[in-house]
Amino acid sequence: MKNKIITSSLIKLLAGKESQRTPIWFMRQAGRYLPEYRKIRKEAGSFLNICMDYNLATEITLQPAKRFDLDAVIVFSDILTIPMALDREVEFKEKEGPIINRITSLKEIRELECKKINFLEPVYKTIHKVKTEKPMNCALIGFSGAPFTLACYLLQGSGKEGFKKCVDFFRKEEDYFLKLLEKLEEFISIHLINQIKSGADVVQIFDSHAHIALANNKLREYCINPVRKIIKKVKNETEGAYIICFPRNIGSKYTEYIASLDLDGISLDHNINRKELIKNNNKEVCYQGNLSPETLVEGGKKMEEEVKSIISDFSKERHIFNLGHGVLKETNPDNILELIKIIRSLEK
Ligand code: 1CP
Repeated sequence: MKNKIITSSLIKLLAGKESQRTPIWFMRQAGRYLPEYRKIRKEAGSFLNICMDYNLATEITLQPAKRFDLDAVIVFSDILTIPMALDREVEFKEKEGPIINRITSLKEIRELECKKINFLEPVYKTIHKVKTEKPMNCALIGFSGAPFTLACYLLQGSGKEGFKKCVDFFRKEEDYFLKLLEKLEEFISIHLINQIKSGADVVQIFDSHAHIALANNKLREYCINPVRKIIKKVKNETEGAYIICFPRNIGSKYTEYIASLDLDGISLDHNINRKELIKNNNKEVCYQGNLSPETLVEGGKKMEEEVKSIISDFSKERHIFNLGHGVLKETNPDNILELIKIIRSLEK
C-alpha cells in the first residue's frame, strides 16, 4: 500500500506527507447520540447482537460518514470482543456498562486461550464489507484495546471502582500479571493483523486506562513495552498499515511514550497541555485529538474558539482532528456538523 497513490488525507498525514485538508473523525462517532443508531439498536435488542451481525455492523459503521463530511470510519465493534473470544462471558448492561466473568485465579491465567475465535470473525467480515461500501477517500480504521486496558476489565469484571481488583492483583502477583499481558499481546496482535488483512488501512490501540499503570509507576512495564511488541509483530506481518496509539490521561509522559514506540499517530486526550507537548516532543509523529467531548456537547462560541485554538496550535504539525475521548450520548449531531463547517472554513 505504501507505494500506491494516496487519496485519503488521513493516510497522507500518517505516511508523513502533507495534506491541504484536515482529516476529521471522532472516537465513538457511531453510537447512541445518533437517532439512526438508536433505531437499529432498538430493533436488534442488544449491542452485542449488532457486533455479531456484520450487515448491521457495516450499516452502523457507515452511518456517520453518510451524515458528516468525515475522513475516516471506524469499524463498529468493541474492545471487549477479545475477552469474549477468550471464553469469558461479557454482558453489556443498559446503565451499568459491561460486566465480565472476571479472572479470579492464577490457573485461569495459565490456561487462557482463544477458545471462541468465532467472536472475532464478524469484525473481519464487517471490515471486508465496509471496504467495498465506504466513500473512497474515507480511511477505514480497525482497533483493539491495549493489553493493560483489557487486563483491567478481565481482572475487575467491570469498569468500576477504578479497577481496584486489577491494581491489587498486579501489586501482589506481578509475575502472573506480566504473563497475562504477554498472552493478551499475542491475541491482540493476531486480531490487529487479521483486521489489516481484511482491509483496515489504520489500526488504533486504545489504552484507555493507561493512567492507572502510570499512577503505580508502571507505565513502561505495563503499557509501553507490551504495545512495542504488538507494533513490531503487526508491522512485520503486514504491509503498509498505520498504527495510532491512545494512551489516555498520561499527561507529561506522552513524550516518553512517543519516543519509545514505532507508532505513526498518537491520539491525545483533552487533559494534556498541547503547546507543552509539541514543544517537548522532538520525534516526528502525526498528532490526533484533542477537543473535549463536553465542549462538543456544549457547542456554540466556546466550541468554535476551542476548535480554532486546536487548529492553530497544531498548524505546523501533522494533525488529525478528533476528540480527547469518545462522543458522549447527549451530543447534538448538529454540533458535529457545525464543528466540521468551522474546520473546513479555515482550510480555504
Ligand atoms: O448501544 C450501547 O449501549 C453500546 C454502547 C457501546 C458502543 C456504541 C459500547 C459499550 N461500545 C461501543 C462501541 C465502541 N467501543 C467502539 C466503536 C466504534 C466507534 O468508535 O464509533 C469503539 C472504538 C469502542 C472502544 C471501547 N470500548 C473502549 C476504548 C475507548 C474508550 O471509550 O475509552 C472501551 C474502554 C470500551 C469498553 C466499553 N464498551 C461499551 C462501554 C459502555 C464501555 C466502557 C465501559 C466502562 O469502562 O465504563
